[in-house]
Amino acid sequence: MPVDALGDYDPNNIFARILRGEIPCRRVHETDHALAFHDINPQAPVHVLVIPKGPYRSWADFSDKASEAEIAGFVRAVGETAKLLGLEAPGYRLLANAGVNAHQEVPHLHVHVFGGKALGPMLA
Ligand code: DGP
Repeated sequence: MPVDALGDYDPNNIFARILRGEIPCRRVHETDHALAFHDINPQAPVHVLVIPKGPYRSWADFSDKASEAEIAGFVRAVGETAKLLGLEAPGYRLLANAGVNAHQEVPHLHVHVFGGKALGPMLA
């Protein structure tokens, strides 16, 4: 079910549980501020999610509440993850679903990293 971008952070959402180690994940990269792991339902040969470690539901939430170090750390981790996955040379796509219209399902901020094949033109 898609989730609203508004409302309080749900500390029991699936990514919060992954961060607490309650649910396993196939980890790609981890820093003080971010975790990257393979998506459970890959939509491309490489499909990884990068999430900030803090309790942020939306981009607005993250922009409002995260420290400069958390914001920089999250953005840096996205780039590092793409590099670690060997996606720099062939290229990759970043995607972030936000709210109901974008069909965001997990109410913890995340960026999808897609790669491993020619992805074609972006679809709106
Ligand atoms: P979105 O629609 O942008 O909220 O995408 C959420 C993604 O999270 C979706 O591609 C599937 C993935 N996902 C959901 N549950 C789990 C899980 O338990 N483990 C992992 N690794 N990924 C999950």
